[in-house]
Amino acid sequence: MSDFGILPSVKGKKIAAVNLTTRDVAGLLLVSEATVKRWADDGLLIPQKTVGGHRRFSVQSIARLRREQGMAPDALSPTKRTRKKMVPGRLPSAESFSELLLSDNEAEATAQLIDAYLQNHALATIFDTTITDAMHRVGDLWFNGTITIADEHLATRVMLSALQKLRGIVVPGQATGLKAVSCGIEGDLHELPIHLAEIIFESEGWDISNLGPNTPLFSLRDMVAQKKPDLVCISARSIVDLDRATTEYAQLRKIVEKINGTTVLGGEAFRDLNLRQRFPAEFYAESFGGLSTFVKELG
Ligand code: B12
Repeated sequence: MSDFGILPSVKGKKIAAVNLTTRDVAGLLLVSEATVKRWADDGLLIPQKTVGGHRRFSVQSIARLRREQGMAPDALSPTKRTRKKMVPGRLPSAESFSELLLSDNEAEATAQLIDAYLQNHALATIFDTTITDAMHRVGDLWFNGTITIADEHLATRVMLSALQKLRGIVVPGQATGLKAVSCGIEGDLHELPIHLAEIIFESEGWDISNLGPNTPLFSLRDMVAQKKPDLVCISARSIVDLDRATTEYAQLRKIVEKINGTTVLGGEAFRDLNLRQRFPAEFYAESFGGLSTFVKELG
């Protein structure tokens, strides 16, 4: 068995960043222990050795193998002719995942996200389904009075923490040399979407500066003028002072156009077609899948 470490359980096991056993890896990748040993012998997975000579693998090395191959490493074996596609398991439901958030079970919530990622579900799919649906359920429970504001705050905090742990093992895409700056609009405290977007950019090989929520557009404009990013991404659930935001956005757009940049707007507020007239952009992201596709095309 592996030792306890900084990462929580995956499939119920406690794991550390660098000390998964052969059995742990086999369980994660749904293959036999003999297969894992063969991959290690073939150099597909590079283990570290314990003092007693046992193999230990890092979660990162498994994530990398999984993402790079996009298929079972069996497909790489010269003796195998068939290309065996990995079939990802079912994603956690909104109900079960939101219960983990509401019960402060950060370890299991993190484990389920990492599991889903290692099982080769696209990040955008995990974000657009499990995470979004779970948070919507939390919002509905709050709205109908089943849970308190404190419960909702706790669930959001657990979600944000689990997400940062997932981010820690996401393999960055091949560097594109492109830079993005992202933020949530001033007055909007809903910060999850902007962190999800950050991970999408990183996984596509972008260098991203995430300013977080509640960022004044005039201040974003100054940073854009200074950093000259290739893309600016703004998220808004709602816009508090519409007239001021419209004026400041127009100034920001001038700078973005001057540096030949691209603007992406995401979030509930920009679904409104009238609002889009006030906030012109190259792309209105309605989902993380949409963002992922758009970013891939630019990269
Ligand atoms: C957590 C939460 C909060 C937290 C946020 C804390 C934090 N650190 O983030 C706190 C407690 C601060 C909060 C406050 C408020 N909240 Co609130 N909140 C939520 C909750 C439960 C989850 C939000 C979330 O993270 N959703 C997950 C994201 C991923 O889902 P999504 O926004 O729907 O995004 C999808 C798409 O739009 C798209 N997308 C969205 N943004 C972006 C951005 C990019 C770049 C991209 C690519 C895609 C994208 O991707 C997602 C799926 O594809 C929602 C419930 C809900 N339905 O979302 C309520 C909710 C949004 N809140 C609501 C309300 C009313 C409020 C308050 C006004 C309450 C109050 N009276 O004070 C305040 C407003 C505060 C403010 N000034 O912003 C309402 C909004 C209703 C409406 N018609 O707009 C909701 C829907 C709850 C409800 N059921 O009524 N809230």
